[in-house]
Amino acid sequence: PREIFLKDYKMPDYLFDTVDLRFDLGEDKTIVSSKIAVLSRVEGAPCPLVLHGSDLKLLSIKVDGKELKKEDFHLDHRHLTLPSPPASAFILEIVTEIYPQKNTSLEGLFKSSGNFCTQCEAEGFRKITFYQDRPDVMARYTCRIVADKTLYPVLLSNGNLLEQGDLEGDKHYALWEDPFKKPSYLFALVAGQLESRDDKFITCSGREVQLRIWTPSEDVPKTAHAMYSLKAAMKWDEDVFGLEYDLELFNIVAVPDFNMGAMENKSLNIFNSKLVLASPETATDGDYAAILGVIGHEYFHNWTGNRVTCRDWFQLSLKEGLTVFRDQEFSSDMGSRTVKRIADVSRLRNYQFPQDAGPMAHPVRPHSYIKMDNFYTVTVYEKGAEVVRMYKTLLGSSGFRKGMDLYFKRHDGQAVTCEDFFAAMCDANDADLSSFLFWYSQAGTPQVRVTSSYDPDARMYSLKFNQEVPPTPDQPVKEPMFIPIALGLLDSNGKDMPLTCVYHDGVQQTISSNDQPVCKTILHVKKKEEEFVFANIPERPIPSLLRDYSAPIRLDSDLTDSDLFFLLAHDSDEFNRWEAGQVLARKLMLSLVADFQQNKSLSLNPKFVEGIRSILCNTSLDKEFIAKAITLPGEGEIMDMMTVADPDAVHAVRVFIKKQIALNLKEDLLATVINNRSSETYVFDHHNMARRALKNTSLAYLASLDDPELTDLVLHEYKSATNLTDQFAALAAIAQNAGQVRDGVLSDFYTKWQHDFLVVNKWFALQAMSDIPGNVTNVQKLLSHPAFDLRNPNKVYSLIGGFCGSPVNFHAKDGSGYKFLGELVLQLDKINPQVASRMVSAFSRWRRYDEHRQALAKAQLEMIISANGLSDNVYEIASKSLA
Ligand code: B3K
Ligand code: ZN
Repeated sequence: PREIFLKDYKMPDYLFDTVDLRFDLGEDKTIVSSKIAVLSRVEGAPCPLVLHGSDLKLLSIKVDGKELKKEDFHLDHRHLTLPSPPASAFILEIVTEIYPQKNTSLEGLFKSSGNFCTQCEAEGFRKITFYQDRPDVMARYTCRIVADKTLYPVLLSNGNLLEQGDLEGDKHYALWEDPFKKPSYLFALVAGQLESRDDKFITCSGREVQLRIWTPSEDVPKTAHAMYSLKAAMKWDEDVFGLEYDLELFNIVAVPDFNMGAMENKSLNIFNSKLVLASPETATDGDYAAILGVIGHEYFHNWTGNRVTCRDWFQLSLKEGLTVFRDQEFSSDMGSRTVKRIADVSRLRNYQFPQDAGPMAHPVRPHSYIKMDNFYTVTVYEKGAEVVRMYKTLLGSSGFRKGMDLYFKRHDGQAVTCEDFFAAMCDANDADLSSFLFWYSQAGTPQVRVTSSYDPDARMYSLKFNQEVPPTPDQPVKEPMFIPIALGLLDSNGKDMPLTCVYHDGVQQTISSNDQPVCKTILHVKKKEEEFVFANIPERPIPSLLRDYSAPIRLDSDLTDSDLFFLLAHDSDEFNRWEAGQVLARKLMLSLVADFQQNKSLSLNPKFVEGIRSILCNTSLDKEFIAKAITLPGEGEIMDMMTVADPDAVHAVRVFIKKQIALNLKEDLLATVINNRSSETYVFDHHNMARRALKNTSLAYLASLDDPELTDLVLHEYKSATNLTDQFAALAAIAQNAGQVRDGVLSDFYTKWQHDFLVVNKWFALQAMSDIPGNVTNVQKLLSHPAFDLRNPNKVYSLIGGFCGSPVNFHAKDGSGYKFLGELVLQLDKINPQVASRMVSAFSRWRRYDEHRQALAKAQLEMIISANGLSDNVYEIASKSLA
């Protein structure tokens, strides 16, 4: 396999003006005819035109109407080359034959439940026709679709519908035109038996946009929330960024077989049905929130991604980091900002930190790749979003908006780079952020250590920062990063002290005067070691550092437990109140893990339990905040902080603490469950979701005690639930404990929901993720369950992905979990390399475990890498993991 490097980027030699496509969709084959108006060579000496192509049968090729002979072009596995094309503009016509029915990779043109659909990002267009399949080649497209009218009554592509009509032999056609230039990865086509929910949106300038969400007819009733989300997103983008939709039509199609969540094709978004379909009985609050966020995300791409796109795939975070940031802000504005921030930071810590510390660590803008699909990662997306957030933190809301406005003004219709975004932010604000660019080029999570000291006589308070960016593959030594630290100082009453001035590098900076006190500031930490000294500080303060998580770093401070309890009770920054509790919990868990490893008996600090009680019973707090604050850090997060990760010890400790809390706070938890039961009708709003979250978190604590009386309570919650959020939470609570009750409820749930593929997937995932001992046998059995199918990505992610998410079982000492995954990766790779590659990633952190586990996992990776016909996707992850 060939590795591609950012440093080798070259502009395309040829640009395309227009592309006219014609699809003759058939049952055994599809004929794709493309007519490209090639513009005269950009500059320089004559050179070949190289087109990408993969799995295509070439039927004919013409230049300016003249058919080329065999000797006039060159064809290999991946390319079609014209050695000496005309020097001036010309028309290139190519006809190919493809086989969508046999395409199980779900990339290019394929069939999902009988309907045709496409997925072209990143490099799937080359599976449809020969093309310069790279994002910096932008052209205007038309698309004519011809198909059987009964089998495929609905024919969709990008842009506006120009014509449609009947043809001979029960066929019909539709002709679509997209007036906007676009890269090939945004091309889309859908043909099938679908019905739509229709609505409209009036834009801020008064234009009417038709909105249609397409699904099989029986699912149309489940698209109401998706439509609500779309309209909310359209309005939000106008209000917050001044961005208006630019066509008369916006289509969303939901399909059941899709490798990822969704795809932002111009005016024809294609979605995994999991992220469109919802009803109170079949979707949880989590699903509703995910739909809102992802519908927003794909819609927001219309400006950040489509109107302004990426020059090359290394720049992926230019559109993804920015669009994730935008969807995070949208969801925050639609619900609770603090709770959303907590969820996003937890995700970063549980998934991105481990990636940044492992063999697949890569910068937000990677330097190289073998298969681009392997770089749609938490680093490019979530850490990329944190990088965008830091611009806003540094420049302020209005400065950030000015930067965005300038970015669109300069680059609308272009394919650009991360430097272009950076330059727009700096130029619009006259700001010098030079070392900030290291966030794009250096991998690894910066580790920042803070020490404080107070001089009562001088009334000076000093904070010293020391930063370290750990070595990562190919980057042994790093430059210091530009880290914004948002901070406040609490007085002994828990109030924010006014900050007047700070000394930094011997220079005095005024923060505020007496008439306009300011209690919050952003420190710009740019050097390896740096000191900030605050003047006029009347007493030793408790610092609230990195408020709202102002930078994606690991922060280590000299705060004592009592400082942390103080912050937990008083910090005006709600995020940091939660964070103080998490720091305490992480410390506690790590020390109990050490006790467990030394066979000491475990005992829980009563102060910690009291801390949890005071939050649980604090009626002035937001209920979803309480639910988050009483939830312990994940096992992955704790293992990530250990020198040698010990899944058994971490699991045992987490279960122990959970039970101790449940035992000590039983009455409070019971009262919380009873006082927060649901009313009959399901409402998706923050107030109701928060209530359900708190009730269900409390229920899970109680169920952990495995006490018959409490099991009855949980069973009662299961039976009386009127929505899936409550029902599934009760099911999950019961499923923690092996036994007859568990088996009975699981089978009852399946009987009830077997007709609904999305609910059945949750049922698979719940069993797969279970921590009950020896669960690999159950999961193995479920592979041959009639509802399971290795060809459907959602099912694979639920059952096999779910299993890898249970550290105790996946990392079982006997190697059974590793063996299970190793064999499946090879089977999956034959069907769908992108899915196989996601699954093999579960092995990538094998060096984090003890020697015994290392040997077992390594053997599986070696077995995989030596298999015949391995895809580039799996090869890249497996070989980098072993390196
Ligand atoms: N841009 C797509 C992801 C494409 C993944 C290709 N393997 C969805 C999104 O991020 O919006
Ligand atoms: Zn995206």
